[in-house]
Amino acid sequence: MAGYVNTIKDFKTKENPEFLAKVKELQPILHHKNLSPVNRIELKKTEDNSWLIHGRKGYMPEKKLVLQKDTPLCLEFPNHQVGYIRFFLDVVGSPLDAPVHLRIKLGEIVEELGEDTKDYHGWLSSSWLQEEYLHVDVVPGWVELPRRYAFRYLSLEILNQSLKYQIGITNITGKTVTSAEEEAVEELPADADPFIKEMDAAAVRTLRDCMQLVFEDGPKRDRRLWIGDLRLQALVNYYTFRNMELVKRCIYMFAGITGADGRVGACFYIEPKLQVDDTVLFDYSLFFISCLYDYYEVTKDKEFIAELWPTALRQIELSKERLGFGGILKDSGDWWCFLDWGDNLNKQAGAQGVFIYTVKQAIGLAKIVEDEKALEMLEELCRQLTSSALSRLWDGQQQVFVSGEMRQVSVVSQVWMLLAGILEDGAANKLIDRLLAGEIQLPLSTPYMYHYFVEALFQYGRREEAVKVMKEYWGGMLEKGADTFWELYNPADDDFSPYGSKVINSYCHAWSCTPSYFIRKYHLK
Ligand code: RAM
Repeated sequence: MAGYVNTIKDFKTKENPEFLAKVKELQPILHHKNLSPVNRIELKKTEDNSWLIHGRKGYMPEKKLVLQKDTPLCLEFPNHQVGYIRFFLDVVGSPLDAPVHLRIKLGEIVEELGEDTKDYHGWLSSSWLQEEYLHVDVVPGWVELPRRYAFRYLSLEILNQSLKYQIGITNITGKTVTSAEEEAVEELPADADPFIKEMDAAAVRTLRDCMQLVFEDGPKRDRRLWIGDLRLQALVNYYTFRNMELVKRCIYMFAGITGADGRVGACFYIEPKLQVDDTVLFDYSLFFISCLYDYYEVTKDKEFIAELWPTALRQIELSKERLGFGGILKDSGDWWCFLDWGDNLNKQAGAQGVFIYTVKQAIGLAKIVEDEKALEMLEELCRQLTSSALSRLWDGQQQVFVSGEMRQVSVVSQVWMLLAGILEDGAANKLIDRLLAGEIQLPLSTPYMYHYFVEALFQYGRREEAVKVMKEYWGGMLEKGADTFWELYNPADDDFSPYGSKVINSYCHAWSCTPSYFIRKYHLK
């Protein structure tokens, strides 16, 4: 956890004005729709301290509901949405002789309405929780909430008012926002398995709600562009909304402001101005190469690749500086590389796997831009990284990859080494068998890493098992009521959160939307 706040001191940046001009040119159009809640709901706390919907009654926007002090009015929208909220307040009885004091909560899951914010003790700021305290001085009148929210549920509660009047409410309305064009998404074949269809719909909705002025990681939290998330969102986008310009815009951002040494940052803000964050992660910088590689695969836009190639190559040069004894990446106890959430996860072997995987993609790009010198360097680097990984990180006796001084064995390390493609097919498939049998300790924590596991299964032709994992894992979220995919999901622990509380988790998270990529790319039915 402490590692997360480990930022670079006196972080200096470098700007490329041409790229930044392109970022402005490529600003997307936002689309809006108005929608109303569908139900009034009653919440109940269960014995195991979670919340569920106990009862539902239809909601009619024009019908005036009289709010009772200290009794929240809870509502449910048709599904997960991102946007703005407004409603009309009316006074019943005497004129408004004192302001109305309201508390409004918005939730992606019902827990966010049920739990009291005072009970939140996680280490990420509680300011992410979507709660407003509002004084309204003039009634009747419209009230517009001040922020953009990510919501499926809404609660409104009168905290105080005078004894003389009562407050009626009508026309609770959400105005949605996204840069995704829903009409662009092709329907799945009519004979597709209904469960696959449901999974695809939730994944597409997840991506839609994350597509704003950039590909946000989560519209509730962190509401910014992270490159690890971007890479996966872009893949799904190519098979769904096909908004190539938004991908380009985000790539130009990362190349437009880098660290002074040319390193691509881990995440990016667009307000109050374009700004790269001072967090740098080894794997995330390298995924700049993957973003370009995937973009080329789909568009064959050679010019764009040539323009961005120096930034891509720079990530390799900088990553080489981290190589230590025997051609293995130096390990450290800080948050130097992401890979997955998990306090005890050692990153060395996984990072080496990411390095080889992205060097191979860089070789592909060097060929496209015909950079002979770089190609030679990259091919040699690939040989070195591979042979050092096999000789120092592969434990022949245990038949697994080990990581760090304590020779930790984790699923993450195995998956990245499989993706790096350095084992012969026979050994790789044996390793996959063991992963599928659950024989390797330290399981994956996020849909993000599950994506890479499924990618590895497809890479080695294990299609049926890949579908099974998808149905069990993402399908597990659906069975628990999800209509967009969550940032974190541990089938064995409903309360899992690396942040200390599940209410701060994001329940519509970019890196979780990849079922649609697999479904559409591999024509899964
Ligand atoms: C969390 C978010 C984000 C991710 C980073 C590394 O803050 O889930 O999506 O990319 O971690």
